Amino acid sequence: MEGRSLQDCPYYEAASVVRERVVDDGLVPSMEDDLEAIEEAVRLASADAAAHLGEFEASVVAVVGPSAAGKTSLIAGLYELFLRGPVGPFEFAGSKTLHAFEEICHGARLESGLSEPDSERTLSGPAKFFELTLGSPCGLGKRKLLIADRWGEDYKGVIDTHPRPEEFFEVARADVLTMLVDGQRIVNPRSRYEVPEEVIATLQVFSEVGLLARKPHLVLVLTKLDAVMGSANGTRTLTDFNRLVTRAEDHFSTQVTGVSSYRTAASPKGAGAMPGEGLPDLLECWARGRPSPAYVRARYSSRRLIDALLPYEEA
Ligand SMILES: Nc1nc2c(ncn2[C@@H]2O[C@H](COP(=O)(O)OP(=O)(O)OP(=O)(O)O)[C@@H](O)[C@H]2O)c(=O)[nH]1
Ligand SMILES: [Mg+2]
Repeated sequence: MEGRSLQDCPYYEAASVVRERVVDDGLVPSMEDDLEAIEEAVRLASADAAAHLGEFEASVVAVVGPSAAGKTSLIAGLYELFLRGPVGPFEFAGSKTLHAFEEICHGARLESGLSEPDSERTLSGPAKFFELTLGSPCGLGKRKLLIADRWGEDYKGVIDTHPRPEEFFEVARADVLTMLVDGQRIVNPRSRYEVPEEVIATLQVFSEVGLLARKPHLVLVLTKLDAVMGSANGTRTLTDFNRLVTRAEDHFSTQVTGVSSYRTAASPKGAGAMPGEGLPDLLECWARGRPSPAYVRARYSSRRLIDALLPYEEA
């Protein structure tokens, strides 16, 4: 971990202790195993991410928003919280993309040498996945998160281009579709009105091209809460955000499995919010994945109403 001693790490065990335990168990790792582990520590392409889906319960999380909405910072902020210890009810139980997590955290740390912590913009290209395995202190078993990140301009473009569904496989496969609402832009009177319209229009296109066919759980996340709370327009901004959540519920309730909302500050620059605020609750939501489908009336039948009640997926 950049800028910290190994002893600071709550998950650190001296290599000699681990090696002794491994040798006792008869599992001596080869040099090739070590190298493979290092190579795999980068972000996963979709096929590699899919290979992790069967291991144990897994949630695929798409994080969607225009450039600078705070997508990468949100993922980095979550990893930073785990470096300090358990987050809510979850312990860090490993990751195949540790190097990628460290990379996205670099800019946000003082050690990067930047005058103000900043994240590096994500490069153009298909979505790549971060993998995080969560353990539960209550012995409820492990759970895996596959969190997709991509350059925000690609998401912004969907409103004009109506993409083919396979271009946004992370949205098509998402258990939790996380739409970011940039707090800094919604606070600003000049962009206040366009932010909610962009969110609704993006969801509308996702729906029209079939990207909501799996009925993901929809989450709206207000980012940069520090900028919101530190502004004279803070209360008005929270009202705008709540209104957007209600609109999303009204428009898309039959196309998603539930709607929730969170307010976060992954990388605050001001005193209006704590670093990582809101992320533990969001993590719990991501880990829950897609709740069991609600029961709906699939078609009208005047004979027996009970026959027309089917889970969404069978309807
Ligand atoms: N004030 C404040 N700024 C934040 C917060 N989180 C992120 N930022 C800043 O927002 C800017 C954009 O953050 P990113 O996470 O790179 O945004 P992104 O959505 O990944 O952008 P692209 O990679 O271009 O799609 C950076 O300057 C961050 O430092 C926050 O909680 N508060
Ligand atoms: Mg990014």
